[in-house]
Amino acid sequence: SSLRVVYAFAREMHPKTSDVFIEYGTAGFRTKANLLEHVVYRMGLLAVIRSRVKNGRTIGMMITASHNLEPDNGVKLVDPDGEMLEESWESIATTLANVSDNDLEKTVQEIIATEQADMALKASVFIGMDTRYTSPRLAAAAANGVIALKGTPKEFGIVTTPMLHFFVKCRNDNTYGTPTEEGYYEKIVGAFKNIRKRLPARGDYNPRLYVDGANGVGGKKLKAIKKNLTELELELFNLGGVGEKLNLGCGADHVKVTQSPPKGITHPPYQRVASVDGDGDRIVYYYLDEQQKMYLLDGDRIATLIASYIQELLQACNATDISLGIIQTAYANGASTKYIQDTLKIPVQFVKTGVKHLHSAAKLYNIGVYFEANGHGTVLYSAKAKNTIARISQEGDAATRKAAQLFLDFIDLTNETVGDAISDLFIVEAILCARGWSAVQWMELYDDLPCRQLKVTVKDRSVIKTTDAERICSEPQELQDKITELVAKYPSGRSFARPSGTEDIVRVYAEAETRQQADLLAAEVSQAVF
Ligand code: 16G
Ligand code: ZN
Repeated sequence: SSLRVVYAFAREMHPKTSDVFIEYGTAGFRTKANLLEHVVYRMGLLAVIRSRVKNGRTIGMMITASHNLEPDNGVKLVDPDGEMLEESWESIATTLANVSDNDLEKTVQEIIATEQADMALKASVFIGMDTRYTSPRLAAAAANGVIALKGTPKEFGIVTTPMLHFFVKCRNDNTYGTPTEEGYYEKIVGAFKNIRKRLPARGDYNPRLYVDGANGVGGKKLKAIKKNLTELELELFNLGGVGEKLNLGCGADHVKVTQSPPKGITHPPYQRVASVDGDGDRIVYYYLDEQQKMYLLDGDRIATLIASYIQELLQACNATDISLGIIQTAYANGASTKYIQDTLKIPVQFVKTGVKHLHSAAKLYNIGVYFEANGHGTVLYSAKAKNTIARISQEGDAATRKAAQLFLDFIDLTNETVGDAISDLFIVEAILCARGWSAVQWMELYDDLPCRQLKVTVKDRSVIKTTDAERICSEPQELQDKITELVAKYPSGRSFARPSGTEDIVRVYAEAETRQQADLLAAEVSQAVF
């Protein structure tokens, strides 16, 4: 049978060479690249089964380890609507990744039976990869897995993670766009150009933008975009030239976590800099003053900027029945939450870390803005919101019609499938331009509370359990009592500890009124965890 072929194929080409247990985590499988070949091959098999369970709709596979350093790699599956793999399939993926080569055939058959996949259907799988030198070999293993179960793989080569999500969505819903790189540029960059035609640069907005490309795929794609872009003056750095290592000392994660500028880039004071991560799904901004003091504009800043602008657009369109909400995680700076609640008066909801949690919560609003503080986020527009705005753009009076037409361009500018550094960059630039703002003016919306993140290595991180969107430690109770006691010592203090979903460590976050207090609180809570 064809399943016997699979089994033989695995043995010969992608044998399981490691007994280390591997788990489909927050963002798929992620570990040292040399432990992944059989895992990726098996995910190719699973993607075909998933495609058939979804009636032959296209499934995505992305080979990337995002902001991790070069020796790591990973794989994640993308569902037909361009969203992350449904949570209930994560354990199926984990099972399949860990069975022995001897049990592979049996396990594949069991999954087919339990999930009632009709193996006579066609199956289609889109494969993308980041710039790691181990990625091409893994992408080939993925394609072999797809072919082994008689699915059709389509390889896109080096693309950002959000591009691959976009392609999958477009393939399954052609109203969303064209499933090619050109189609992506046409929609996203095209929308930016349209917006800039409506809104020429004004006030203190300066179209010059510096970009830290993390030596990954995001910077490379911006280089391609730059060729046909007159509306922005992009100065690109860290594009992964000779000797420049992926994510090393640069990129959005480095900038956010260390609260320091990336290496490989110099700029004048107050120059706006955007820093993207290795696979182009996160973005943060910053600038330096004359004393080289850094001002970070992170995911919370981007969320508040976008949400406040959408609020303005909704008012300008007189679309009063469209609900707007913001989704944050425990890492959101307390000052951003206060600004949303007290000044913007937009409902804000907290969920656990991980894009899938933010994404599903954002769907409960007509327009949901979600961002992690680390710079991963987007906006989701419901059919009701899209239809209402489209209707106003046709039938409204002159003023509301104009606002709605601009709003439609903002919707097109948004990659709704997942957080997208390139799409987010253009959204931020469009809003700053619309308001005539410099980064300093953006920064003036509210003052962040100083914060600190630390990693703590413990024997078994699974003993720590959390609740209330990870803001409270439910077990061990003594730990939460201690954290509560420590936090009470500091004005505006807040702190939590949570086991990481991607590394074998516990993460500690603290914020307080001064930098020194935030650092102290983080250190004290780390002691308590340890
Ligand atoms: C993954 C998540 C990211 C989250 C991070 C937390 C996706 C696509 N990515 O990178 O959203 O912030 O994990 O990692 O969901 P941690 O659990 O190690 O803190
Ligand atoms: Zn990433």
